[in-house]
Order: sequence, then structure tokens, then C-alpha cells
Amino acid sequence: MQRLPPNQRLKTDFPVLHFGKVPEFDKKTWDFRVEGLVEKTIRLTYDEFLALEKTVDVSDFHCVTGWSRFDNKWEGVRFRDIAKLVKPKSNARFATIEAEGGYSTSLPLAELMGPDVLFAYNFDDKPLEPMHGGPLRLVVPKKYAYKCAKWVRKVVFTEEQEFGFWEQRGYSDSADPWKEERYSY
Ligand SMILES: Nc1nc2c(c(=O)[nH]1)N[C@H]1C(S)=C(S)[C@@H](COP(=O)(O)O)O[C@H]1N2
Ligand SMILES: [Mo]
Repeated sequence: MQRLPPNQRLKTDFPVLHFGKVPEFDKKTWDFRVEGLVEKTIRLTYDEFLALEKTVDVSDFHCVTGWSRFDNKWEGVRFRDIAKLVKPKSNARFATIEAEGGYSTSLPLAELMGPDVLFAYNFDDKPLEPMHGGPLRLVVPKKYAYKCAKWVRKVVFTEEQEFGFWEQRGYSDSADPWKEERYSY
């Protein structure tokens, strides 16, 4: 099976790509909040987040600008395990993932519930570097990497979809690298 999606080039280094600057991480003030259409909202400190049930997943990474990187070893908490804690209401169909500095992305819950979707804090058995989204980033291997928000702080469950930073700027919302869904026109 072809492992490189159409019109992607393989990279063995790990490029750094984001809008704006790398935010400071202050463990004393950092929190992770889950809100919106849930039975129970939560607010976790960094240590509380690290104490949640964790998962390791190795996956490939595809940036919409044309590079891909294979076999990335992420460790963190599955989106579905976070969902279990907050119990989404029956009308919740999407979640918006909000990051430091105004970045966001959103996805249908059906896609976020996949076993490979993680809020990752370790990469290659080491704490995730700030430039790659540390202390916490979303990883959604089946999508172009603009869905993999770095520096995540909040998840909001919604009934209607709220479009994210790049999705509002002409990038595809479905973002499937195998169908080469790069732009929204
Ligand atoms: N907060 C935030 N997350 C972000 C971005 C960003 O601009 N801000 N860029 C996205 C894009 S387009 C890519 S390709 C990946 C890059 O991740 P990397 O720098 O770890 O390679 O981060 C994604 N997550
Ligand atoms: Mo990207």
C-alpha cells in the first residue's frame, strides 16, 4: 500500500511550522478545560492531565504544504478518554480545539473518537518540545496537520461546527490527505 499521500514529499527531519510565536509554558497557571455540551465540565492542571490514562500511538504526519514524516511516536491521552470524563450531551456533534494565541481547529466527534487521536505531551519518549506544541498538542493522523493544534488549552463540544483558524482562511475542513483535500473551494 502507498504510504505517502498524493503530492507529498517525505522528510526525515521534523520541520517546525506555525503562525505566531511559541507561547511560554507556566505550569502554575496552565490548565486544560473542557466545556460546552457536556454533562460535566472539567478543568485540569498539568499534573492532573499527566495522571490521566495514557496511550502511545505511532503515526504519520502530513502537512498541507507538502511534507510528510513517518513513524512519529506520540504519547498522551486519547480524545475519547477525555470525552468519557465529561460525557458529551446527545446533541453534541463537533468539538472545537482551542490553543494559546487564538489558534483553533474543529472536527466531528465521529473523527475525534478514533483510537489514534491523542492530546500528546511526549514525543519519542521525551517531553514534547515547545516548538512542536509542548506542553500539549492534538494529533489527528488521518488529517492534514493543521488539525493537529499545538499548545492546546481548551475543548468545546458543540452542536454546529465552529470553523478553525486555517479553515476560515480557505483550507479544507475535511482535510483528508489521501483525497488531497487541501483547499475549501
Ligand atoms: N497553535 C498552532 N498549532 C498549529 C499550527 C499553528 O499555526 N498554531 N500550525 C499547524 C500546521 S499547518 C502544521 S503543519 C503543524 C506543524 O507542526 P510541527 O511544527 O510540530 O511540525 O502544526 C499545526 N498546529
Ligand atoms: Mo501545515
